[in-house]
Amino acid sequence: MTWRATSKADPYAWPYDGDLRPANTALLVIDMQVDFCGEGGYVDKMGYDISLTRAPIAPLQKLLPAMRAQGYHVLHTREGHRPDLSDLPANKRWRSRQIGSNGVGIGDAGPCGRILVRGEAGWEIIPELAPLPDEVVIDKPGKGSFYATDLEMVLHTRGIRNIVLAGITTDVCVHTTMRDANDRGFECLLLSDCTAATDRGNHEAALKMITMQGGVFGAHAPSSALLEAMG
Ligand code: C5J
Repeated sequence: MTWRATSKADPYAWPYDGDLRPANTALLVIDMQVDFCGEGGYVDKMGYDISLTRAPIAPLQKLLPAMRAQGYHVLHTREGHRPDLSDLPANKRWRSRQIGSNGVGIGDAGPCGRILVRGEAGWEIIPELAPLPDEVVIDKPGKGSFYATDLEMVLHTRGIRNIVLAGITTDVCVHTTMRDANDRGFECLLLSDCTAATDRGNHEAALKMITMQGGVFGAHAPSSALLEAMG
């Protein structure tokens, strides 16, 4: 076996056993949707600074072609609800209406269509990071990518053991997914420059949490370190 690991990862050279190969490793790009990083989308309408959630776009535009060229698996997720909102918990909707100036929340009409509703413009993945036709896209109603989806089955069917996490937001959907993946036995690396939060401090805190207890959920590294390890 060729021994490859991301030596500049924190707190350990990732993956733990040096078994980094295209066949066993997937890049999971989480929720790079208009609603989370586009003008007029949900995050924008809540009043957060979308320059923060747009920060991963440029590094991902460099990483994606490199991983695709080497044959790594690439998967994407989208957070969103059925148009009849039958999978939108009442408390999630209520809470989403508490923030922002207009009382508009998930399921309501906004500048990019109904917020986080499947099929609407705001729910789409941004064109800069559009999935290729053969890449799996997981639709999820919650924050984690495993809950109420077939992600685990897809990963196991393809023999994927290592997951590289990218996307938004670091402290919510990316962290929930990383924690869930770790509990399921996947070896996880979160890319610090290919993820972002609506608050810089939360992004930093989410990175720090990963480094506790010898890498309690895995490790984190900048994408340059992964690219170096990929050779
Ligand atoms: C949030 C996400 N923050 N994709 N969703 O509500 O992190």
